[in-house]
Amino acid sequence: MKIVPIQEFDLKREVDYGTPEQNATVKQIVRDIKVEGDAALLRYTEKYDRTALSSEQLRVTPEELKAAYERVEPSFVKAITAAASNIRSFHMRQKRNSWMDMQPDGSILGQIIRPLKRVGVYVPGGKAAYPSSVLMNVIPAQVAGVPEIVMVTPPGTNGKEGIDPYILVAAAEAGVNEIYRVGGAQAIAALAYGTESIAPVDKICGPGNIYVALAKREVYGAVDIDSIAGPSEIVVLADESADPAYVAADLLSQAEHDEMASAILVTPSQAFAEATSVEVARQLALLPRRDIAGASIENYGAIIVVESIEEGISVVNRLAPEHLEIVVEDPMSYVGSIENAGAIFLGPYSSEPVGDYFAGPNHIIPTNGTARFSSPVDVDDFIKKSSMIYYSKEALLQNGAMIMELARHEGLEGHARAIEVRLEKEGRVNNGQ
Ligand code: HSO
Ligand code: ZN
Repeated sequence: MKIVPIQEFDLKREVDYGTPEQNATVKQIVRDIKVEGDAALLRYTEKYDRTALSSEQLRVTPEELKAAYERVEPSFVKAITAAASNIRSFHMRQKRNSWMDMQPDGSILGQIIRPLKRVGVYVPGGKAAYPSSVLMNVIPAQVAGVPEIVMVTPPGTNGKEGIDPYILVAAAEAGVNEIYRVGGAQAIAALAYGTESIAPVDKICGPGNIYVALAKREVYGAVDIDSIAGPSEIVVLADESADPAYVAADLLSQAEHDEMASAILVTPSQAFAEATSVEVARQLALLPRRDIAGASIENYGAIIVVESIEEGISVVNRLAPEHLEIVVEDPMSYVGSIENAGAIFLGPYSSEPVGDYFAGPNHIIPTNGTARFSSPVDVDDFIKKSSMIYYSKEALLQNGAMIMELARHEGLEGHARAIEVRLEKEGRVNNGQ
């Protein structure tokens, strides 16, 4: 792994907006689904997923779900159930309550929290069909109280016939209510606009290929969408107290996601930098996904040697990584200085996969420096708020003149009169006095 000076390093990468052809294809698909519904959905499923289905076959049946449980190891069910339970507990802490405040003048102001009614979760059919991501998308929605959670996924996972049973088990454990075997841009359009077989949703989330990402962008506005995730990123801030073998393993754990994933070590110790570089090479050679991880390390991996942990922290804050591990003596004492990081893992035993799968926090986290202004997926992504205003007569009499003043200043006489008509009735004509 190469050791580079910080000046030469920049984590920012291009966002893929697709080729003009891909954009045109997606627009066409979305339009066709909107106009033709199921007919177009089935046609595109046959064309792109090579699966001929009838409308009745789109929905996954309870029998198929039951069969999926028989096809996976009991140890997998045990692990996914435990993970789901931890993720649910963590997200429960994020729940907000509606509130109302009674003012001394008898007015009541408040904010009402409501879950979205219907949410669609996309699960890709290719290399990134992760059961863990099903949990991370579905559980926050479920904890938010979303009554209808719909999953869509291509009719075959990873080139095999049928939906991966592990995905189906994860969906059932997470609390998905309906599953449809459709994928690609056509699935996104079906969720956004609805067809005869699939009722439209209020929000679409979940990762997908470029066609899925473009389709989500295309339907945004008709429905809400989540942010479009970039390749995984890890930054490890470590000193000589860390074990190079642990740090190397953690760097590789994210490098193996994608050729474009990024794994960076920031350390004040030249000796630790060198030891970790050797470990990365040693472990990489033994990794089944060494081709992917190797390309990632080669293109987006780096070891940055800094003067001190403090300088390391300022580097971290500039990078604003998706995942940050702090592996130094007393890591807790640095947490307050981290301004930009999606998830912060502290100490030698908080290896990133602990968070990817199990601890409870969400693993869908802002990438590409967007941790500067955004947050991991959470319960707030699946609620909406309504403001509530009950104004008392006393409050209107008290404040009416000021409201009229502001309205007339904006040249909106109709607004002023809506107040005035009430003040007049109460005998407060002259500017409410
Ligand atoms: N580290 C990935 C999430 C993931 N890891 C899924 C394993 N499965 C992006 O945060
Ligand atoms: Zn991961």
